[in-house]
Amino acid sequence: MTHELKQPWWQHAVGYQLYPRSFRDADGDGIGDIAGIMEKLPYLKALGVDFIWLNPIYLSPNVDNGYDISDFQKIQPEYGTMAEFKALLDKCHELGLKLILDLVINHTSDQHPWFLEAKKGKDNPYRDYYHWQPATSEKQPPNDWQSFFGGSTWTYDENSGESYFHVFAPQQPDLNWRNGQLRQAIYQMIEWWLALGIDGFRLDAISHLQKEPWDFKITDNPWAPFMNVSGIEAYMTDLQGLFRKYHVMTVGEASGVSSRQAVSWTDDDGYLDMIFELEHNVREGEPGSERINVLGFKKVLARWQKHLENAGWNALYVENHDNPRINSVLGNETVKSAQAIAVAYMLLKGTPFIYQGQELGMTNYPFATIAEVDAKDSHNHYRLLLESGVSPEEALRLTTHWTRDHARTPMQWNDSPNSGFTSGTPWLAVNPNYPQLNVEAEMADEGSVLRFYQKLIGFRKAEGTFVTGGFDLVAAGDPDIFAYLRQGQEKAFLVVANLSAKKRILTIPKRYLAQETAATYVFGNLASDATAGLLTKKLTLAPYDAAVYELAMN
Ligand code: TEU
Repeated sequence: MTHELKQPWWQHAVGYQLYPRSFRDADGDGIGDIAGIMEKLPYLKALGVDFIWLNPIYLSPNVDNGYDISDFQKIQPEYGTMAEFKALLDKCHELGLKLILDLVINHTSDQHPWFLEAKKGKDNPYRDYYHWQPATSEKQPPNDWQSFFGGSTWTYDENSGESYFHVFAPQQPDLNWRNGQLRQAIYQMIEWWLALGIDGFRLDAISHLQKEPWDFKITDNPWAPFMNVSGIEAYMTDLQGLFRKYHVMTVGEASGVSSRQAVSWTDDDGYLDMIFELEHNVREGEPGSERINVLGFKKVLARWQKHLENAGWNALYVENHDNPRINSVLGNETVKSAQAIAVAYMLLKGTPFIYQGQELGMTNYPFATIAEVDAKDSHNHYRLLLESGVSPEEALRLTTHWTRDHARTPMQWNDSPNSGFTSGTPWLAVNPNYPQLNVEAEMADEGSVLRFYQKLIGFRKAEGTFVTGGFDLVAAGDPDIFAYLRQGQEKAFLVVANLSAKKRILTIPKRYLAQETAATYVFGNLASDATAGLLTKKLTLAPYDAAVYELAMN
């Protein structure tokens, strides 16, 4: 494969992850929709992002909010129509925005016609599109593998006396990628979307396509039997061929692909342009009150930076639809902490993604009852906790502390009822802090998180060093400060972020101080009366201070 086949635009780009269900509801049914996205494109343009990744918008019974697809080529009616989708794609292109879709090909819904057929019996031509195994005596699962959403990976089917396999919910049966006919059907579907002119895909749970033999024995990692298992290479190579044919951008959700392996997954000959690693959310503390450990967070990120420094490419993110709000679990829910986190990750090497609401500094939702929770996996964990004898109060705390629903509450547009998200009843409650924390208020406030993101995106884009420059971690052992050097041929920047609520002093290594007076403060959130211009041997940082210094190069 030659270099020209790779699309370079995404290396300079900033992406925006848009969760359609919670973005903007134009028709008042309480659920976000395509018309709502259309309405808000100028906002995304003003923010300065280059492309949008839409979470699934396909036909789905919604057991897992669209990640259980019953027809890959139909739009979920609550979101709109195919005509509306095409209009959205055109509008994006007109505005100079690219649009990428979620590609969910590890599994389907149990309501997908393929699975409905497969369930009919052992001789059905679609049977082998999925994984079936005879249940052992007394309907016991064929092995002891556990699903990501809790419970066995196997669900028993009375009709045939066999069990089918699912790494997520029972309503999300895994596709059998060993079946060539299934692969062809998936490839056709992908080409259909690519021919429509979309700009790429985010590949859901892509590292799980291949499974170990069913008698594989789990030792330490419970997910090992379906994480980047040998044999996946052939499928990924097929996919790569399709993506290259249409010159689109791809980002894979590839848990289990190590930072070393990521090089060959994402270099010039790689299957994909970049991948999301799932390692940097290193948690500390007791279940129910966990936070992200700064040292763990930065060490993981630094390792990925180093391993992909010369070949391969990183997808950078701190939030998505599966995790709590970063300003709550790493920050202290202030403007400053949201800003410091932004600086810390957006100036790394790679393509930064911003998850909707992150640019406002949105925070976790104060769940008071389990009824307020939508996510099925959280309900599942709650039930399992109750069954194990935990009290309802404790189960609620343990379940909601890290639930995915924190990220899924509606986008906060203004201070009108339900934050301007809907004129109806929102499918998930709006965070009560919306009267203060919303787009309209933050646009009008020069010191807001939103305006900071806008400037930071502009700053990043104006400096090629952040795209191509090398990376070196500074003060590697510091438990609170994430500091690193980005150095290119012509320029060098020292990025410093105090990711703690404590005042901290950072000792700047001598080599960066060779020309002390020549270091210039070029970006950050330091109080204006601070001695922002000076990079001194002992740099004092207030809680969640973040600063970028341009260093004079010899
Ligand atoms: O998440 C998948 C996911 O998080 C796993 O693939 C991951 O490998 C595992 O949790 C390891 O820690 C994606 C979507 O982002 C999520 O919303 C869906 O529920 C899920 O796939 C199923 O489609």
